[in-house]
Amino acid sequence: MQHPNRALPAAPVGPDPSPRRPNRLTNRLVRAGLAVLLAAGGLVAAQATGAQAIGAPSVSAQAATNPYERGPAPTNASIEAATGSYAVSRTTVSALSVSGFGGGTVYYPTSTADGTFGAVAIAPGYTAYQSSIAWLGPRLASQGFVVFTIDTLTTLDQPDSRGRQLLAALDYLTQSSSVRARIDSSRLGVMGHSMGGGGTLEAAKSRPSLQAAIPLTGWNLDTTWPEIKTPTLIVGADGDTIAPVATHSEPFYQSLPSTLDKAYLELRGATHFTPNSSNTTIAKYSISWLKRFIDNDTRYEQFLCPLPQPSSAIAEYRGNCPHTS
Ligand code: 856
Repeated sequence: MQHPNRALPAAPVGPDPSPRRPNRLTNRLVRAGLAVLLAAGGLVAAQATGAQAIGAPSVSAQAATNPYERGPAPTNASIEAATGSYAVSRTTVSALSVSGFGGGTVYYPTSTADGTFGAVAIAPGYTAYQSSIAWLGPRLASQGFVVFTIDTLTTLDQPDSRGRQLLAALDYLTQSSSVRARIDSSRLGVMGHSMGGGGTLEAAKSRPSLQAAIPLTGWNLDTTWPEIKTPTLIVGADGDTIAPVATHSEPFYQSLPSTLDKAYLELRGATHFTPNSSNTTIAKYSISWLKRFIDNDTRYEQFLCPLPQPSSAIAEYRGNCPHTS
């Protein structure tokens, strides 16, 4: 919309013959009055032409659409599918070109027709590389996220370091990467496997603006996380002997604030290394959690609430319903 003052005539050029002070004031008052009249006229004109006046309520019967939702309405089949609706491209980020983490691979929806996307950084576990979590790149990106699977500075880095590296990776992704214009930097999340899952909790604790966190068979000697403000889905494995749920994922979940949107998914027939291969249960609940909390996409609430029941794939599921954030 054009600024109303633009319609005012330019101030006259040349000397002003009459006493300056009163005339300037008069000019200002006349201008101010004109501006008010023009603004009021603009409102009337907008109403007369059917244009939406600022501040006026919509009379449409349709509910306001969520500006962050991306992709078609989900079904159980669509969140279980090997790929989502978006074709995915990828670009490699050399460790030599970045600082604070070890480089990685960005998977992103190829099309720019749907605007910006939320983004997720994912860290591998102890002694492991991004290849160990690579399946999540195209799996999540094809649902409408920019996904950054990273390498750590050294494969022996501990969870606190992995947490800082996840945040450095998100900062690089949103501020410097070749895909930065495709990302809504206010809608970010973190994930990780094992010590990378421990790092996921560390990252969420230190950056409460993160919108979602998902540790996968997370490992951390710190088992209490009452400071976390980020909606968190804890994924454990019933047969994990490296990060047993009783000493890792369960206390992580229990220590999160009771007021937080949080969930505990325990995979049945699973081990510490289940998150290292394509897994439908991990994918469907990760997609739902990221969509629900990074995109505010309540179309995915149906897969999270009421709480999923135990099944051949789920040993246990805990959480709060309905979600409040
Ligand atoms: C695969 C984390 C005492 O800690 C451990 O033994 C341990 C082992 C492995 C991991 C892990 O991150 O595994 C992921 O690389 C802790």
